[in-house]
Amino acid sequence: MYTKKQSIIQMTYKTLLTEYTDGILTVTLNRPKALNALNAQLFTDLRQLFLEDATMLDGLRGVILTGAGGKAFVAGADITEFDGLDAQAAMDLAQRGQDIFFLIERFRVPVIAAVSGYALGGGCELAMACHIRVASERAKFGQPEVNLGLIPGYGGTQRLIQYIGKGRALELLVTADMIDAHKALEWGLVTHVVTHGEEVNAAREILQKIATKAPIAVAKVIETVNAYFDKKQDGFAQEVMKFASMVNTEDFKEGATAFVEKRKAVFTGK
Ligand code: DAK
Repeated sequence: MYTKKQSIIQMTYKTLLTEYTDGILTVTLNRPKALNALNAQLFTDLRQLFLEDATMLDGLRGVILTGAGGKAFVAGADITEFDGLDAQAAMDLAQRGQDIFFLIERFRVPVIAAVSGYALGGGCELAMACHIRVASERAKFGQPEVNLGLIPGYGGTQRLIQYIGKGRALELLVTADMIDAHKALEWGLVTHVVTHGEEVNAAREILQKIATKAPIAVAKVIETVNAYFDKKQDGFAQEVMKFASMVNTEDFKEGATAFVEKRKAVFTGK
């Protein structure tokens, strides 16, 4: 744990490594011997991070999620933990996993998945819950659940359609095929492919650019884009309301004034 005022923190988790520098929190999923497979502890740690710890960081402008070892982002849910699951336990686990991924998707600052190597099953689902995906040229994406007699349980059937469309999503889901980074770029699953080992730097560059923008506006963009995919909300109505709420922010006044004065805006997040 750490206090709100600290600008550099050392959070301690069993399965995550964290580094907080210049408003950017880099989180490394750290089970390299199991290709960073999502076990119960890793879910617990992600929940603690996104529900509590990271929300208390002063000046946080973005989060990078990446995998340790360079061979995988995450090679799926930990298959060794599937043994002996009954339907009720499976339902509870899937719901818990989805809830944790929603925490990421709804997080108030952008979360970027920096993907090196395999992003399979739950790993692809985790990457898809992030706002932006940057891939190393060695990245591979897939939903191989049908190989195990399963379907995705952490939002994969829903989010894959959002990124690559129904036809491509269905084909990937029923064939369990993997796609490489270039195909993922062509299909819109990732927005950048970079040299292997450069994916975290590339993600950081994107977040550094976002850090120059108005923080409340960035948060409202995330909320409003998410509203499009929330069947309980009218995204267009949300846009009108959130747009209107921005005019009372100090950052709007600063942004408009800076434009007129031909200088760079300095945003305070108020
Ligand atoms: N779980 C546990 N261990 C894994 C793992 C996984 N998903 N993936 C890899 N490992 C381990 C391997 O067992 C191996 O361990 P040791 O033998 O060294 O002890 C080590 O990581 C290195 O893996 P490999 O030796 O296999 O490495 P290769 O380069 O040869 O192959 C690979 C890499 C990624 C192609 C291969 O490891 C692989 O096919 N891995 C499994 C991929 C996969 O099928 N993942 C699961 C997708 S399904 C649910 C909700 C959601 C889900 C399930 C249930 N409920 C709510 C119930 C979601 C399921 C999925 O994610």
